[in-house]
Amino acid sequence: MSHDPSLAQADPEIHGLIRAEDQRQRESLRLIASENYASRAVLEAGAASLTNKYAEGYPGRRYYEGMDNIDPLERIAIDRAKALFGAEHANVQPYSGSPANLAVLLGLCSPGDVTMGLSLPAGGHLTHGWKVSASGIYYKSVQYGVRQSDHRIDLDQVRELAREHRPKLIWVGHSAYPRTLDFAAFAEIASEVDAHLVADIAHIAGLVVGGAHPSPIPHCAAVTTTTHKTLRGPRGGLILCRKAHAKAIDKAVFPGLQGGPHNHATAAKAVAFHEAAQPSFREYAQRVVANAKALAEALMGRGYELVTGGTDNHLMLVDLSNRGISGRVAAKALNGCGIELNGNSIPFDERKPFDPSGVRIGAAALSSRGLAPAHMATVAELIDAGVTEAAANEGEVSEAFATQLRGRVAEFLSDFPAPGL
Ligand code: DSN
Repeated sequence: MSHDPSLAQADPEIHGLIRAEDQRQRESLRLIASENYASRAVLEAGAASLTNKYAEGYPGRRYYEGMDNIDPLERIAIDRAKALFGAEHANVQPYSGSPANLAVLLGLCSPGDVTMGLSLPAGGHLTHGWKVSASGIYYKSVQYGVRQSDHRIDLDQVRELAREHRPKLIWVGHSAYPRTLDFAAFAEIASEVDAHLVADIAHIAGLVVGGAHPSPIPHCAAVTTTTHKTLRGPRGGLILCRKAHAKAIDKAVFPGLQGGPHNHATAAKAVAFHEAAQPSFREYAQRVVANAKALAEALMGRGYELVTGGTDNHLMLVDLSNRGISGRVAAKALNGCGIELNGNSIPFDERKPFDPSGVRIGAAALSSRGLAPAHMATVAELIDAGVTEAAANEGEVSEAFATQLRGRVAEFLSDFPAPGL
């Protein structure tokens, strides 16, 4: 054996699991709204020797030597991020979305300040002030929700709460909200109470740069995102902000919250930003939304109830209450059938978050494989087959049924190569 063996030689157990995961991702209908397929180029950059290097600080101002390649690389990533989103400043170092959000809080607020965000049960994110998160523990968090009547964000409530609590910062963003965000309306409210408006576009960043969702950049003090969801890059985070906040944000990321940036991730982000600037990415972003809309229609045509009655973005929330099965049980049964999605609370859910009433479905990963709206009837039919079978059998599907449906899913997907694998 060589002194520097390959992964397969050095650790067949881990190598085997990685190859099995490749295969699973190839053959599964991947509908988790926060997941995607990164390209081969992104994966290659993320596996580079840059992982060996320490680079605390920022380009030109580091605490280590040997920055010959790291500095230019991070500068390229920053320039590409700024150009892609049309932002005045970019910090490409956040390890992921949650650290990016905490860095914004650290940079723009003081502990104990009031913040406002969409509540987790209404589709918000933990780091938008939910009580168990640092964002809800170290800051006084006021949570807004969605209207009971149509499950859409209630801007009147946002305005009333903002006037009453005078927050320092207002979050606009979500993990599970299927409608367009009205950044301009939020900005008006934030400006009235002199709050920083911060958009978390982790889910929709790819749609924003692809022109399939309005951009928050003109309206916000800062914008955070992950780089791996609809944006289709590596696991990572990104903060964009106005020049006026650049110093505070950079200081919050390092040394406030993080140590050395993950240079291999920075390289992969730069590659993803380059890919997202291509015309083909625009086409992909439009197709994500068209696919989500077509899938929503096809599911509703089969009697499924969708929160808000449809979608404007890449995701939909399906309320399974009328199907006699919970979201978690359905998701588990579907997983055995090669269909991957997650159980999700629906607004005003009477069930517990660990076993909620709904499932969340996203169209980004299947759009990256090249599926088009015409294929969504089949996707809906495959989902329906699994849910119906599980509901009729107390949440279980037989091994024979699961094998047969898994085979159908794999056969259906065999015409659509999975990028990166
Ligand atoms: N957990 C991610 C999601 O699935 O939406 C958000 O951080």
